[in-house]
Amino acid sequence: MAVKREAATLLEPAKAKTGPPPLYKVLLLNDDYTPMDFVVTVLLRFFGMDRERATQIMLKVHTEGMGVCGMYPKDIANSKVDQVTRFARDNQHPLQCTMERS
Ligand code: TYC
Repeated sequence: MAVKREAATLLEPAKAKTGPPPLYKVLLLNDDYTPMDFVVTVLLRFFGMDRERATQIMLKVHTEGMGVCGMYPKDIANSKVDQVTRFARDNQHPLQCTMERS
C-alpha cells in the first residue's frame, strides 16, 4: 500500500550544507599526580608545540584546572583525545584529556 506523504515534503530540495565543519577544543585537565614534565611531553608530541608554549600551557592547566591544547575538526579531536589517554595510561598516569564543541 502506498504511503501518503505531504507534497511539500517530497518537493522540498535538500538544504545544502555550507560553511566549514565545526571545531572542537581538545582540553587537558589538572590532577595531583601526573608529573609536569610528562604533560609537557604530551604537548610537544601530540600538539606540535615548542617547549616554551608547552610549558606555558602545562602551567596554565596546573594553576587554573584546565587548558586548551588545540582546536580541530571532530574526528581529529577525537583521535588526539584517544592518543593522549592511551599514552597516559601506558605510563600509569591519570591525566585526563577531553574535547568540547567550540
Ligand atoms: N598538577 C600536576 C602536578 O603538580 C601537574 C599537571 C599539570 C597535571 C597539567 C596535569 O594536565 C595537567 N604534578
